[in-house]
Amino acid sequence: APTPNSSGRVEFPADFLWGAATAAFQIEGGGAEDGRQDSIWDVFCRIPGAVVNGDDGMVACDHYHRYPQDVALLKSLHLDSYRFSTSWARVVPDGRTVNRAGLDFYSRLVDELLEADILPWLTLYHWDLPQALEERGGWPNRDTAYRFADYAVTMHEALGDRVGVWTTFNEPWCSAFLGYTSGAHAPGKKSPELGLAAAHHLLLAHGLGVNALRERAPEATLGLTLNFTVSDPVDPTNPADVDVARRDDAMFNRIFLDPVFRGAYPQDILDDTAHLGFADVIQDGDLEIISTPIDVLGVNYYNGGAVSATPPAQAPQGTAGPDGERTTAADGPVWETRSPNPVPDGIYPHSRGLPTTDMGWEVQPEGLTRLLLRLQEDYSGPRGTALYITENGAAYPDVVQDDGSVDDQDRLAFVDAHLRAVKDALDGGADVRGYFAWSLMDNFEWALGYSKRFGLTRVDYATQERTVKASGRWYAAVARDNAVPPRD
Ligand code: GBH
Repeated sequence: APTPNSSGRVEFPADFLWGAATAAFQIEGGGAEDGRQDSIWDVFCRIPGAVVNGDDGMVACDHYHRYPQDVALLKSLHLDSYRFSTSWARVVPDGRTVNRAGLDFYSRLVDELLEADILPWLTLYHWDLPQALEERGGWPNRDTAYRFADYAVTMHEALGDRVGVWTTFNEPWCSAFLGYTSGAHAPGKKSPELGLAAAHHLLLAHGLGVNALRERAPEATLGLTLNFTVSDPVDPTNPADVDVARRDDAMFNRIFLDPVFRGAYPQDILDDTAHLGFADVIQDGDLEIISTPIDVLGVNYYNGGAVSATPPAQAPQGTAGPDGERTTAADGPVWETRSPNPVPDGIYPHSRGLPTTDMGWEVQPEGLTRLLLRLQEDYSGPRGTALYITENGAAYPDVVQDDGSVDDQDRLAFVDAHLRAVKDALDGGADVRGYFAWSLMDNFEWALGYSKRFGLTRVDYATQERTVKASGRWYAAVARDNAVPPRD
């Protein structure tokens, strides 16, 4: 059924924050400059077959050198805020020693943003662990959480006088389960036990980081960004399907939400993972640290999915993302699971016939409305945590016109539909205070290299030329007017 805000002009609250997001490894380049050393992603990129086309992050969008031009780009798009991440491997290359030259880059970037009157929204960790720390065990090693808190303090000492918004982690689910369970992401490990240990230590690191920052900056805005899915049972009257949707929700969403907002892992997760030794990595006092109050929950939303305990007649085409693992159904064909899950047995994605993006992910804007209302009701509201969409966007292939322009009506329609979904959530009572488009520009799409484009701005990697796409011009007008224009 059409929602109230499905086609007319839609206005946002006066102080709604409009922004765009990127991440250090995906845009910076400057891979070996000014003392930077390998992160786990540099090493992963060298594994034959790990990344499409053997792409790496050594040059990427050359943002390391072009940041003044990129800040001017943000300004030209009328954006209030820029969400970026800092590279731990640039700042603490060997995992122990602070590299001044690396810190200086972020200092210059922040100054440039403030000069342009753009609010810096800083994320400390967007997946690029220093390789030196991976060699000491990475996230499955509890000590890494304490090293993260040290790094957070280092960043705050350098930038705390100018940066007021601090996010500890971007999508710990990806770091834990793509990095250590499916192996689709760096460091490419394949173990349910390691993924679970990593998840707990990422949460512990979040809590230690928040405590360290809060102590030094009582007034700062502190938060965490999670990626969410909206899992629907294929047949809501079938208890087996309902249980599969519960498990999918547990391992994507609640395994992070509940410790942070309720100070406890859900009992069903502890039961489902008992045979994997999850409880053994949790020490007394950890959950108290993890549940330290935060000011902001960052919501990254791309898609949901319909799941069943029963395989579909045919392995679904186009619904399994590149994150998926290939598994064999008991008596069916080989197929891809929707996503890695440390307790994967029998979670079968079914296509709903919705349109899909170039990632194969279903386009499901109303899932975002439901997600925001649920977060408000079940988690954020009672604690007064504000919700921000910290990522939303879509990959589509660029069709470049003769004059060099990109008329990406597909991406424009995607953002339009999702902004209307945000407005529906606002109308329903969700405390959503801002939206960051993913992404400011095309960039290194992790294991898919430069083959997928999420940008509001096209990057021609041969020349590093930036061209604002139709979606970017449209989004700039939305930010300027604080409203989505009527859809024709
Ligand atoms: C984000 O990850 C990242 O923060 C960002 O760096 C990245 O570039 C961007 O998204 C685009 O990928 O099982 O088929 O339903 C998003 C990661 C995407 C992981 C959706 C889970 C489920 C796909 N999530 N995915 S599927």
